[in-house]
Amino acid sequence: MKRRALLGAGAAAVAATGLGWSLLTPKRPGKLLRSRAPLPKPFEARLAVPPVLNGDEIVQREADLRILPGLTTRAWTYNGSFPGPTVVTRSGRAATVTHRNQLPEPVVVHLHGGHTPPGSDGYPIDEILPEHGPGGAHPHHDMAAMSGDTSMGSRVYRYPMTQRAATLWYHDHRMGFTGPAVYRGLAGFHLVRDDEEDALPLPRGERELPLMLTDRAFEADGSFRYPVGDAAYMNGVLGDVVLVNGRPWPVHDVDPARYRLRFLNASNARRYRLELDPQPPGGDAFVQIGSDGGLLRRPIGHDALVIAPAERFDVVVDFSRWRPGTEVRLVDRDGGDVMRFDVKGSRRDDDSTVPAQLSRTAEPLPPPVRTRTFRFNQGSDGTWRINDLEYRPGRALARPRLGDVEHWRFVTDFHHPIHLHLNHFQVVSRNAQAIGAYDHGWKDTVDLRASEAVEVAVRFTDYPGTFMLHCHNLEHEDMAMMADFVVEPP
Ligand SMILES: [Cu+2]
Repeated sequence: MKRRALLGAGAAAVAATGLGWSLLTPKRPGKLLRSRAPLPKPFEARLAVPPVLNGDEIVQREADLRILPGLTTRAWTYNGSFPGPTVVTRSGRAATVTHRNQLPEPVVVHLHGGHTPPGSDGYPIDEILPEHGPGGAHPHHDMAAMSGDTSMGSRVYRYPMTQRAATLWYHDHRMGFTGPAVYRGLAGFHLVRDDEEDALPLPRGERELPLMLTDRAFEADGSFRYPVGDAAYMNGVLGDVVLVNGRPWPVHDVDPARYRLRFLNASNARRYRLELDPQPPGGDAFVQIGSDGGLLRRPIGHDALVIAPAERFDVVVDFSRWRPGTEVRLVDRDGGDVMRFDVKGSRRDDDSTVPAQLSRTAEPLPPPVRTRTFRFNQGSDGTWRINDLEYRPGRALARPRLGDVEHWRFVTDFHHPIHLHLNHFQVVSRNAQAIGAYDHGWKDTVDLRASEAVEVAVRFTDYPGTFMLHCHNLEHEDMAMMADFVVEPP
């Protein structure tokens, strides 16, 4: 297959321009795209919490959202909201989610962090075609229909949920179009709960907040602005508005009490260095209790959280450490404002604590049976590659055996948040030294900066078949920085 067919309209337009892409590579991931619409001041919108999914069906459809004052934003949504409805499932209880596609283009749903059989993992050419027939011309459409496991109009995704409590999320994963599809609104939380976590005295109810961070730019009419086909943005699209749960720089009133904040960076390319300002006396504003794959063994205090695309940080913040009346800004030290917490509630009652021992199920994995190396590099033609290969469905870069523990070593030329499907992993070294402050626990995405090498340990369990390894900078992913791996039966 030709790259033009694989990568879709954006990449095809870029290829047609014939620009020297490597000359366009900046030092940092992504390029800022400015809004043409007037933007609100920060901290005017109220934080919203996405609704919990009622039932087991999600309709993907266009909806007009109110994000900017006085304007509407035509978005692609799950059930009409952005973020989509939060799916809540229970560890050990199988769940299904039926997705119906009423959008004008094909979609693919990936449960990010899900331990999922291959047929429900959202392989990028396993498309759900539009319910009302394909609208418009899609050059790669027929080819995908021939090669992928496509469904007409709807698809039932089966999630066994044989995995521990964790903050997962679901989002579009269609080959060559993940960046624009997620940007238009196709992302939502999926929370897994279990007995181990329920037994802990962590903040809950109104004091447990999933917080999805995305950055966006807007056209003058309020629609999302995405630079389709613009080669200048091939390192990633950065918007000039930060949305938290779909609201621009929102504000939320909190009691002087502990809150559990479940951060998800669902941005296409932006990394955040999150800090609370002012810092609380004594520092360690964020007490991390979990990462991508659920609870840590023990809490870790941080003054800042560096969160790359697709990563999750589950933290407890004790707002009784600030004087009542304090406006605590959440800022991105590499960018600007994110949101604000106003410590103004009067309810001081708080029976939550953060236990010194959180989980006993995060023991180190045994030694590996083999080690593989994956180099994440840009080709001379500008495409993003793994081991010098552009993504091609059906070409596996690794064939681990079911049950085996392997070490996978990732080496980068540039910033890449690297994501593995099927199993969570443990980071075992960073640049041949100790792991970083944000590498602890079970992870499915690990943030690599330019010229780094990270080694992770993973055990392949339960489901033979084809899965994905890829960069989660969505513009890199759409520009072919993906690979298949095939888990072989024992
Ligand atoms: Cu990348």
